[in-house]
Amino acid sequence: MKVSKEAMKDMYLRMVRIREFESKAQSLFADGKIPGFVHLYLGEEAVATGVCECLRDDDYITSTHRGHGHIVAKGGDLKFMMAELYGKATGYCKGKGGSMHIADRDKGILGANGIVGAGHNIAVGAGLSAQYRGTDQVCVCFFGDASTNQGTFHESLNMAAIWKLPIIFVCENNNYGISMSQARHQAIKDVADRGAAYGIPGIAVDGNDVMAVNEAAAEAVARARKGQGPTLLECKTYRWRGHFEGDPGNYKPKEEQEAWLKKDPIPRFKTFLLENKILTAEEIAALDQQVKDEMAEAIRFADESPDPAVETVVQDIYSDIVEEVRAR
Ligand SMILES: Cc1ncc(C[n+]2csc(CCOP(=O)(O)OP(=O)(O)O)c2C)c(N)n1
Ligand SMILES: [Mg+2]
Repeated sequence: MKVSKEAMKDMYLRMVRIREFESKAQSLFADGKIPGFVHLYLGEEAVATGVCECLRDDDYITSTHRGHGHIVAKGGDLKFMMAELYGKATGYCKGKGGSMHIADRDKGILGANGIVGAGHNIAVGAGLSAQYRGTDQVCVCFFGDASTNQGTFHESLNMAAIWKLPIIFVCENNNYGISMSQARHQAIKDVADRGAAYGIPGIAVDGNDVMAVNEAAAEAVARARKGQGPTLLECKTYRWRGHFEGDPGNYKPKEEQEAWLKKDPIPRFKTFLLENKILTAEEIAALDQQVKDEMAEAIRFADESPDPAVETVVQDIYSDIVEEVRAR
């Protein structure tokens, strides 16, 4: 597969955007600007980026409690995201959802989700809807290694396989479910092996190599668009931080952390771009600056936005779809 220069540049931009968003979210949380729980995607940027580069705006994604990276990679607005993390009225959910409930229907972002394993069934619904309507849209379902022990994983992959739904199940294997290492929570090494149980391809790739992720995802997306059914794509990566901000992650061995830090996906991709003369050092510096400016603007927007008005607390309790149906 030939990846264009434009696509590679775009992938670099998206990875740096996620890194910058998450680094800022980390420090703003520590400064007390962000209430609630925050689960950071630092270190896992190549997964969401390599996959979302293959998608169109009208394709769907489902996300997780660690969703910022998915939303940024799918084109979510940094200003509305940051305002939502702050709990401001201008945020994606008018400040009432926070980090784990960001959604954007115009971008096909069906929502971050605090329930582990809940995105799997939503993806089946989205895939079935695309198939029923006869479009060639696909749905990417992002989820963690530990969520593959949930019953919903089995139910969803089984149904998606028998109905040949256009879904790419992307497992972000970051080696932990909270404090439980993969070796302690499941008896297999490769989550991709589970694909065989459903008669679908199960593919494992280096999740810190954005080009490898992108190549495998492009194949899976092409299969799904052609009506050939779902793929299980396991991306092996690592969660740099604790499970959530506030968890020091002392259960992660020091040597393990150091080994993974050396596999940081961003400098790796930068070296690739320079060595293959795809971008110059100046072009890369300009992209880095562009992202810094975008983030400064997003933080200014969040800082200056108002808190939600007290009377809005009882508004938007039901989805607008329910309200639309009621109004008929
Ligand atoms: C149904 C359900 N059970 C338990 C939890 C508590 N919980 C939150 S995140 C998490 C671990 C998720 O691990 P994984 O799926 O590997 O995702 P990661 O955090 O590593 O990205 C658990 C058990 C939950 N939110 N929902
Ligand atoms: Mg995990």
